[in-house]
Amino acid sequence: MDYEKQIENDADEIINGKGYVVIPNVFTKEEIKEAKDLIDKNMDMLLEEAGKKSAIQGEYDDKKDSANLVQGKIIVWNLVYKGKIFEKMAQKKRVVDVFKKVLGNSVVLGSFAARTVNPGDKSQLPHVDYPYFDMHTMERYPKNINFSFLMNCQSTIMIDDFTKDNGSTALVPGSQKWGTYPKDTDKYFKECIQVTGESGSAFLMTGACWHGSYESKENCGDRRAILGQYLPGFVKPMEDWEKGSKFPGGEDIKNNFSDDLKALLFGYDYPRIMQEAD
Ligand SMILES: O=C(O)CCC(=O)C(=O)O
Ligand SMILES: [Fe+2]
Repeated sequence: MDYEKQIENDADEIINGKGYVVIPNVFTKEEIKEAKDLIDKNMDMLLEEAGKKSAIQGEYDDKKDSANLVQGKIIVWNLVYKGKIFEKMAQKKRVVDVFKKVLGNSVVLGSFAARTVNPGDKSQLPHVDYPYFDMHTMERYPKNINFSFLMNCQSTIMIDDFTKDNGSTALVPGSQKWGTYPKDTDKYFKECIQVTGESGSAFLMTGACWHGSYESKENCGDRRAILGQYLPGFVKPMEDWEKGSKFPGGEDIKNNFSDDLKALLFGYDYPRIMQEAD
């Protein structure tokens, strides 16, 4: 199938179909190894600072609102400042082209972070990232919101294989069309499927799908992933892309970003553009 047709099909599946696609072999084994080593190095530093052995998820309490559980306690944020390989991954054409079809070509990167599920972790509470993970009750939304157009897409780069046992992401196929928050956890756990694939695959979905990482069995090893949040330019990015430039060496890293990456991080600047036009 030609490239353009493939992109169109993937976008259509995300919008009108199951809400996700898995594309194998988007990244080579060498790229994945390079990313994995850097994630481990950064994770070790964070764990040492936090005085922990693993990136635990906090006490599981399904009466608490999900914001407590949606994010693991330790996530490696701001990856675009933490290695050239992450810069390359964040702007991967095969991924961004699909998201441009879904979100329009003002698309920006909202976050690019590594999230690890450790053996024995419980399932995340089901949630939507619409457009952010912390919009965790319907009361936070404007009245009568529906998800008739999408304001969030997520790429999950599988650094380890995603299996049924190691905390792969679960989601309810087609739920992106419902436009509701997954309060009904019984329905979620009855209807969700687990998205599996080999390391190097990119799993593209919309955050409007009911989803969350699934529980991981003991002895299954870490499930590392890079989560990329992509948004139409008018939605505020979740991460602050200037922050990394303020650390030693950060300004140089920023100045050396490719034009495509600069466009994803800083390209959409609507109010200022209009003021300058005065
Ligand atoms: O790690 C995963 O599989 C999903 C994570 C997620 O949905 C989130 O943190 O918003
Ligand atoms: Fe999420």
